[in-house]
Amino acid sequence: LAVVFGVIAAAKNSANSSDSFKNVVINRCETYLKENMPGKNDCKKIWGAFEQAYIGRDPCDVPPEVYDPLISSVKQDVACNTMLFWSKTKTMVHAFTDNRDCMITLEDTLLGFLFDGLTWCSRNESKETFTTDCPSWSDCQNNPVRSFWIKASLNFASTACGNVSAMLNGSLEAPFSSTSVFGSVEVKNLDPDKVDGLTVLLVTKDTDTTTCNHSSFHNLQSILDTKIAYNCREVPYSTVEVCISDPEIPCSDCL
Ligand code: AVW
Repeated sequence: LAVVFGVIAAAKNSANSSDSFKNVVINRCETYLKENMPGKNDCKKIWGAFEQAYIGRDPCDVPPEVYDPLISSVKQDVACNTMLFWSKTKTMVHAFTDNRDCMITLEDTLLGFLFDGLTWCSRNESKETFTTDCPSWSDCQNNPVRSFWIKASLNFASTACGNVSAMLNGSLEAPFSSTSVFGSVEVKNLDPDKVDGLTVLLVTKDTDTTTCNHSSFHNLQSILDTKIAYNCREVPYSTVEVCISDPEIPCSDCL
């Protein structure tokens, strides 16, 4: 009898984890659409396209391409000149963009908003979604979460237009890393026919010694298409802090 109950309990638990993950995503989707763009997207369709990407697959055998149907199921245009990339500045960037419409990160778009901070995977021949015991970022290359962010970042970068920005961390010895998603996916996929310029916003504290002259930025420029103008500006951390605490301060006074 104990075995029977054990099996029932296990079945219930896993059903709950699948269901609650789906609920989180659908709720985020409906909340986002209500607040930002009613009518344009179908959350159930998006969920279906998402799920088909990784369900039934070994969690180390989910390449980025499986998310193509998901990418095409999401309809959203981001205004030119507002795209903000980031690397090693996640918390600060989002604190800054959360109450402002002038700059938009991937996680402020519907696609990024739906899955930000989540972990998911399935198993070979399973129909379920698990949120624990999934490979973490560098455990294996083709894991569901990493492949998703690579595809989403590629899509965000390749649709970018006008002047785009990237907020980088001036407290690091090397603020630009060619192996980061920004360096390995986004910079390479900016379309020189649509993007006029890339401005690095190097957020620096008074005690930082890293500047726009850092050698890692030569690296960045060598990866960047020569038709895209490169700029770098040091932005004091204190300015960003003030702007985070007061969303009424216009963007142009912040960056
Ligand atoms: P990041 P990125 N191991 O701050 O430029 C574990 O380096 O990569 O910024 N987790 C990782 C790793 C790793 N080696 N690399 C990335 N991550 C995960 C999407 C981890 O969750 C936006 F559009 C970490 O917090 C940005 O412009 C997060 O990825 C760009 O990609 C960011 O790592 C930021 O990617």
